[in-house]
Amino acid sequence: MHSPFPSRFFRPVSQILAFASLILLSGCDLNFWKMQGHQTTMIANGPVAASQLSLFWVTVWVTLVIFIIVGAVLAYATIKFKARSDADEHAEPPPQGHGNPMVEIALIAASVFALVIISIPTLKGIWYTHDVPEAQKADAYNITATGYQWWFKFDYPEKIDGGAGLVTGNELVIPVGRPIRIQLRTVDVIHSFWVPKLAGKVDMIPNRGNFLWLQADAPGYFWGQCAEYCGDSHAVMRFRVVALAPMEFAAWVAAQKAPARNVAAAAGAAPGPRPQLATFKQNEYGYSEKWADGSPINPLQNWVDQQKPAATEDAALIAEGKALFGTKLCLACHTIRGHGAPGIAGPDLTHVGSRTTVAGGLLENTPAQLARWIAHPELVKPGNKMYASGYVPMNIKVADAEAVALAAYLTSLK
Ligand code: HEC
Ligand SMILES: [Cu+2]
Repeated sequence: MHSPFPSRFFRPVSQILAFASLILLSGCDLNFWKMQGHQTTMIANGPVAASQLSLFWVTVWVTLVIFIIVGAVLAYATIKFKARSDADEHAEPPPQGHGNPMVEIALIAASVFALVIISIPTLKGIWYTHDVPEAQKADAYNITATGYQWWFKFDYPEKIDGGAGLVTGNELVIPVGRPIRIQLRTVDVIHSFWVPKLAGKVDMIPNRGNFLWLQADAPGYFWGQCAEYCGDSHAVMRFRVVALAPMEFAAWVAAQKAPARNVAAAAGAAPGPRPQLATFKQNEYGYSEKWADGSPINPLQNWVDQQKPAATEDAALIAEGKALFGTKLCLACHTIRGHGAPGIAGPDLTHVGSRTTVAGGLLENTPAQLARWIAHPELVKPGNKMYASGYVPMNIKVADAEAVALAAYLTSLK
């Protein structure tokens, strides 16, 4: 019973400690306090997310009112009846009465009222977010997303409602203003598909067809994340969603349907001096938030720029990388349409150069990061299958200079 500290002293101290540890845990990140990070649910950029966010606020306001009332009564009782002297502290408790029926009935009625206020929008929200509303069904665009340890495959099946008939990985490109109905599949364990600014998460469960729908109100670049623990690299199993206006979307589809780009090298030309493989710290996964001149990066513009071939390309280096893609057996696991690579264990790389990220949304898609990944995937992403099921059993070793050539080749695949 007798703590070394009087509770008068101890309680505020523990509260200050709890608050301080919250600040420390947040890493003093301003975005944490503004709740404006890449994966915030406080920003809704589509009707599904908006419906979920408004439900969140209804719940917050109702419970805040309850909190204030209960807190005020508690504070009043605590101050009014607190022991004011030693004698008070050791006095007999005052006579205990039983509750007042009117007060109890009023409290029950108030609780029911609060629950009704919350449950009406909850039920409406569940109905609305479950599936594309009937009136918009005809306009829905179908995509299948499949979870792999630790990346996402996106299929645009041709058979369903005239889909584009293409496959891509880790970047889901969608048309704005249309409901997107996403079939959720997995080839291994349970994953969860989550694009916080567009819609809440839904699990991808083995042998069970799940789906969700979402819609983007305006063109944008959104972060997605696997939200169900799925093994070693679960925390870095990410993806991006790029929402484009209808014309731009159609252009993207046409570009993606084309076979891989060829960069012709003059016969007998030797590659120019190749850059040194950059060194990165093991946990260095940062994303550039600013251009070289210090102005903030517009991620959508960055994505658009990524669609175009680089101004300077070393055709001979690219040709060397293309040959290595065969001799190093990369083609056993990756498809590059038009270049004779048929593998399906890893992401489709036919247009990998046009994506802004690689390694399951983990690294920025720059030649340096690509080479880093190809040379030593095991140092980037713990447990990844490219290393565990490829490099180790197939005895694949990629020297730094070879990784640079492979990166140049893959970068050219716009
Ligand atoms: C055992 C099959 C296998 C082999 C062999 C293999 N990969 Fe992979 N690769 C994968 C898998 C699986 C992933 C996804 C890993 C992840 O993100 O967790 C991947 C990811 C990649 C990515 C990132 C793609 C993206 O969109 O995120 C690139 C680039 C890549 N591999 C290039 C190569 C190259 C170059 C080689 C040959 C040196 C190679 N791979 C050999 C299976 C393989
Ligand atoms: Cu996962």
